[in-house]
Amino acid sequence: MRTRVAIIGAGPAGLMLSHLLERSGIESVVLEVRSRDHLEQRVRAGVLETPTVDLLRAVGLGARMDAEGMPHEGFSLRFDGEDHRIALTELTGKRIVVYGQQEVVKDLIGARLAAGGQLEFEVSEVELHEIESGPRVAFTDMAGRRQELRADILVGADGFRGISRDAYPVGAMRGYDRHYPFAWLGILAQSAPSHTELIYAYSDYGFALHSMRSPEITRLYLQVAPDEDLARWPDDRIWDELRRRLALRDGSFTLTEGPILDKGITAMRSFVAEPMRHGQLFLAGDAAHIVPPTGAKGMNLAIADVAVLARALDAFFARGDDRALAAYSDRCLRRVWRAEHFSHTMTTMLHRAPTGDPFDGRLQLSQLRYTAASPAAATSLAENYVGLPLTGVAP
Ligand code: RFL
Ligand code: PHB
Repeated sequence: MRTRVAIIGAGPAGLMLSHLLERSGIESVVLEVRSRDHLEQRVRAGVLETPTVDLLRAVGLGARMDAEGMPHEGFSLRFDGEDHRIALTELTGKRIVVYGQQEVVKDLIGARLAAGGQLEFEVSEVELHEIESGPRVAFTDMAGRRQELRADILVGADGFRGISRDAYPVGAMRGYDRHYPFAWLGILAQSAPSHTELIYAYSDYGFALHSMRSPEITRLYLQVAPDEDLARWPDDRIWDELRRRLALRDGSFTLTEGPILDKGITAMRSFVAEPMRHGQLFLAGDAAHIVPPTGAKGMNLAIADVAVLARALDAFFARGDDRALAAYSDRCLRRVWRAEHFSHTMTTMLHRAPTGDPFDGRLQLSQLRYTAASPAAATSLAENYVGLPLTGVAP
């Protein structure tokens, strides 16, 4: 087998890249270890920032998002038992859209298959070879046949636990890492959202987040210990804890409960691999960098990477111009580090350290109050949250 671009991983990064390449007439093959069904059911991100929304629309993927997604013009910072609204649209002129990652993935898989795109699900034993010149990928296909795929370019879009990052030779990559002393327990519940907007709550009992997927489905998160055992969280305990952390002092908040459809724990970590390219291998999305979910940036960064990469590959294949490919890593890393900083700031502002250092607690409250009271501070948060422009250079 031979193709122009071999893409490892059918998450938002890999699928979107394949879709963008198709629009430039560049052939690609996407290899994915999981089944299509698994990808379309996996509950993960929910917030699409403005540049992601604009790009999805511009490349013919906006129809269902516009019909079923939920546009939001603000969210609540809840602390001191009160709501403090961050008026995203008033402050920035932009909106975000709440639309589940698995819906984006469904739309992308649908578009790729309708265009006759080559998607190989349920592959195994994926190996990258000769990444510096004459790259190829060896893998076992769904039917159990060992295959070899030759390509001009390899793209590692296989997420944080993929194999692509490990294909760099020793010493060719530097990793920047930060672990946080907590994790998120997330649930999807069959219940109407309890508020029209997202609520990021800072409380004496830890962080909680109220989000949603539809008028009938709520998505909620709780800060828990990094090594927390899901078995210790029966449904009643989850609801009790959510009620406690999301409570308003005047008692006016009622959490709508319902059957829990999905439950999971996510570790919180920041990681960046530099550079995002070695030889003919380009990393994109979570394969190159992860952020803690508090800033809602992970999927958006994955999409931003491949928007840059698709344009660079177009210049390369259409005109033999490799300048944009050479600039890919630096260009992406500027945006990545902005998002790393923002996600870190949101995370440290909103979570309780397990040691409960009283000095840190006072700093957090001061930062929250300042953000809520100062239009300058609120605008800075809002412009990062709605997403810096894709075409501009991230500061
Ligand atoms: P993905 O989605 O992990 O996809 C990688 C794909 O590669 C496959 N794979 C392989 N394929 C072939 N060969 C191999 N050897 C392979 N190894 C792995 C995997 O099966 C998978 O299908 O990475 P991608 O495309 O870079 O996308 C990144 C996003 O998924 C991720 O950043 C977001 O989900 C993060 N995230 C959020 N991002 C946002 O932008 N907004 C949010 O509101 C948001 N909330 C979240 C989140 C992530 C969460 N979890 C569960 C990690 C909330 C949570 C709880
Ligand atoms: C979600 O809806 O899943 C969600 C929303 C905001 C975040 C993270 C996740 O910061």
